[in-house]
Amino acid sequence: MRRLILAFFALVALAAPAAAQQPRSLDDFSHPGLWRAEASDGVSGTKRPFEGGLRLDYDFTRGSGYAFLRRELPLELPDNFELRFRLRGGGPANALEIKLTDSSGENVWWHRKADYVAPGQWQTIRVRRRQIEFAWGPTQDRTLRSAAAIEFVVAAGSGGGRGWIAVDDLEIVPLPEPPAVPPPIVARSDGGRGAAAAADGDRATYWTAPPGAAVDLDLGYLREFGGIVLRWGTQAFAADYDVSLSIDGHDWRPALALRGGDGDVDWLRMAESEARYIRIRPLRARSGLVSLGEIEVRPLAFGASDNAFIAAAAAETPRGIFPRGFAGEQNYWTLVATPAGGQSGVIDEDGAIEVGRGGFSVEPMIRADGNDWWWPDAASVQSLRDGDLPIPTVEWRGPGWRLAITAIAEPDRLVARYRLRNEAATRRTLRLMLAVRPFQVNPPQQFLATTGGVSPIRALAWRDGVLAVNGIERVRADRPPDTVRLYAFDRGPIGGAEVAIEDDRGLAYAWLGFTIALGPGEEREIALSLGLDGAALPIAPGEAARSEDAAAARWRTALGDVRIAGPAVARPALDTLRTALAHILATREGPALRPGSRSYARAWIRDGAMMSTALLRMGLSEPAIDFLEYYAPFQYPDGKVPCCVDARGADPVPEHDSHGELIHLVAQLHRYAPDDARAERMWPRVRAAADHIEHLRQSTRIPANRRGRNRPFHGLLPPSISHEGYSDRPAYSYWDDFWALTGLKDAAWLASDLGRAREARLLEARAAAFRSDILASLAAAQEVNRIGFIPGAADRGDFDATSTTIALSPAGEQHNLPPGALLATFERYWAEFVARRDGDRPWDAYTPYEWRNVGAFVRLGWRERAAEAFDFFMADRRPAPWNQWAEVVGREPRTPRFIGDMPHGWVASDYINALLDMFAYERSRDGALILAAGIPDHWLAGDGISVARLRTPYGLLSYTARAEGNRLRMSYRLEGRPPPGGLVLGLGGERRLAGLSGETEMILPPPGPTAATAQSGAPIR
Ligand SMILES: [Ca+2]
Ligand SMILES: [Ca+2]
Ligand SMILES: [Ca+2]
Repeated sequence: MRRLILAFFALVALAAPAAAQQPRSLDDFSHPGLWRAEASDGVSGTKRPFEGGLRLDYDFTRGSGYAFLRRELPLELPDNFELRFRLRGGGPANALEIKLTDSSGENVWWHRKADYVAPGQWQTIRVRRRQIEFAWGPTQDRTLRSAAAIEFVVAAGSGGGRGWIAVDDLEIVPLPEPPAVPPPIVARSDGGRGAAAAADGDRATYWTAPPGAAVDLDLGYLREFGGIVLRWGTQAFAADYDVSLSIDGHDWRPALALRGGDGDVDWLRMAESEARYIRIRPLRARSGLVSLGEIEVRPLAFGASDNAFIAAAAAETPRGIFPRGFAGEQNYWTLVATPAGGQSGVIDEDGAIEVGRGGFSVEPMIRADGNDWWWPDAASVQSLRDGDLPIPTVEWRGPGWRLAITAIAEPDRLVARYRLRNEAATRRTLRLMLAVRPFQVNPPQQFLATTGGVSPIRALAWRDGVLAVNGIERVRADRPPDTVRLYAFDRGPIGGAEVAIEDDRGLAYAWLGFTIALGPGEEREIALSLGLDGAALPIAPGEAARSEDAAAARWRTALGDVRIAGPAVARPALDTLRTALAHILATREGPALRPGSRSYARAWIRDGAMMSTALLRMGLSEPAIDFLEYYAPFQYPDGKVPCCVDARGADPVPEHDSHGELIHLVAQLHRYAPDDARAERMWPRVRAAADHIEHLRQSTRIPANRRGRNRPFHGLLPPSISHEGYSDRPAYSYWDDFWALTGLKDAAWLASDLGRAREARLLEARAAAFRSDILASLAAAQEVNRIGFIPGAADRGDFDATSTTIALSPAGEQHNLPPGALLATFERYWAEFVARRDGDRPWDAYTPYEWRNVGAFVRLGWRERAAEAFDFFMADRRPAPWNQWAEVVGREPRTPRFIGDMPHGWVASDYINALLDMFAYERSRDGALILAAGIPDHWLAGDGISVARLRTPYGLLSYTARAEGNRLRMSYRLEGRPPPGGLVLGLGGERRLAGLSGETEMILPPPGPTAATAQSGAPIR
């Protein structure tokens, strides 16, 4: 039987290496007229013939964006192929994209080289079919079978600026498919014994040979692979060896030279390798002979990235040796930054600290009673300083000992405190081991803007008590460690008073060891000073405690003077209010409000406008003013407001919510922190954005949109991808329209306040006309899509209540919306919410932007429902004591996924705005300020709630409310001017409050069906 199988494999092997097929020319670029050059707004892109090819000159000077060469090129694509072209260019590192578009024009496949520096001389570039991925488009079938057009695109990367590329000789080469069943690998050697055992699939059988002999693997066909794994015999391993590759078994090329290996398992990453033969030649043995148990050939994925490589190694290593993020489990972390934001660290639930965005990390390990305690062994408990300040601590609890790890941000460095306590009744000696490792805390599946995972360390040096990482003295301790060991990946330790190593794989690491003798109950602290961007400042014993106190004082000052208090049951919610506020500040970069510090390290006007509202309500106007002053100048001359900006400038992708958001930001500042000079200075921008909105909305008021299925589009803003859910195809998103309507209304109000009566009338008229078009569109969209709720987009008829909340706040259109449709929308959201909460409906993940629905519930008068939704979302803080949400919350906490930033600043603002709505919101119908409409009954127990100096558009609001039995006692004071609709108590029915201050009593209705539920988060397992 065995013989038969081998014979079958032999046939396959003979059939597989079919003769390489001939290249077919697709374009020799002798007709430049077939190509057109284009660029996004604010970017220039021009073409010209160049050395027989075609050249694209681009200039990003005014922002980010892209430029491209494109031609129509109908192509039927074989099952496997390679695209080849010649390329040269000049300029900074930017993304090079080769895009193929199908005949619909909507489905795009691409090969993307991020931060690519084009070669100065002509070079042949090969792109294999497997390297061309589906990029976006509505198709369900993402297999690339044919193309209608091809583009060469330069998209702004880290370099931006100006530059050029030239392309020539575009060819396609059909390739054979790899055999479905790979032939067996055969090993031969020119010395030693038992060569076949090196590839027999049995790790316990060995090829044994003296150094100098070589073993060759024959893979059976020309094969692509990503690396190999060698498994050596105990003690009998090669410390030095070479790996070389061959296509034909005669000509060999060196692939890898390993020196100073540590035996056991050697993980060898060999990205994008292709060979039929692999040769291992041991040059030096640890002692005597070498014995090699197995050479394992790994697929391309193994070498695809540092992250894939480490994950593969972690998968075969005991849990704990690698961080949780590499061990196939989702980890959770929080931000460590100052109130001024900027460069930051993060710490994860297991106590690993990341030093700077994308930086290396420091991980603890405890050696006690002959055991090593890694993160899986220690029961970790997280906390924040005083329960609310973003100074996080992770405590490891071992038998008879505690290790508290606290991370503190100073402007240029992190201070890490490691407090080790002996809880045993006897004196004992413990060892604190701190590893400096080439891993971010931000895990490998994080891909946006900052790729998480490996943070290469190519060089480590220990000298004068300081550890230099990649040549910069980043790590200092407040006392000298008693041992220091430096390692290159897979290689043995190097120690001593002054040592240095290099690791060309970028995977070097260090251990700093501290031996600590502790009497019963005694505690000792080791502190590190960690340089965020540059060298770490010295740190003296005792300094870390002072640093923590100073950081706490800084935060208390930064969080302002709004005070909201409540009973113990409300404490997690109120602590989270202050933590969320702190996170908005901490996530900033200079004046830029950003949703995140890593994945979302850019400023969006969308997020920034809503974060500004949260800041203003909490009395922090300065950061909102700074943000407006920073962002407004990015407005384009035609009044268009870019959706997003970063250090490279504005992003030109049209997202039509942005214009209304900028106006709203100006208006909110004028409501909460009035300054006529600023408003006058901003007025031309407000007017230009309002005119741009008018221009956009007129563009769809065309005869074609008066009929049939197009009726819902009439008078709406054109389709855009502002909504994350519509990135596959631009949509007529009501989110954009309600933001634009907000902008027109705010512009009219601002004009009136600035005494521009004529402009105010014009803008009011535009807002009214736009509102009536939107309402007509809503009715038509319901009819066309046969739905009873308010859809997310007019063309999709989709359900998206979280986006519909914008119509209530900030648009203030609750009283203008068709009541039946409004109710149907949030009743459906409620029903789906309950089904999800109670486990009656499968779900995988959600975005906690859903906090906005809590604010909507309050406005709808659904106090009990608001409380239930509140409890559900509160329970998804991860870990709960850190008072934060990522952008994505998975149902299974340990299933790895992209979760965005943690904390996510925009979500933090949604939480703040929802919670503050529960205490006080402005009703759109009559301009009344509604107090306590969302306060759950159980928050009124004991001393009840008290609010002091909460900012409203009418002044500073303070009140107390508590229940005695069924009697509610309340006192209130508004320091400012009367709201148009007065002050109204919204708790259990409505009561108009007299004047701007006073006291009142009322009988509460019997409690609703919802009683107090646990506020603490579910434990993460
Ligand atoms: Ca040519
Ligand atoms: Ca073997
Ligand atoms: Ca090894």
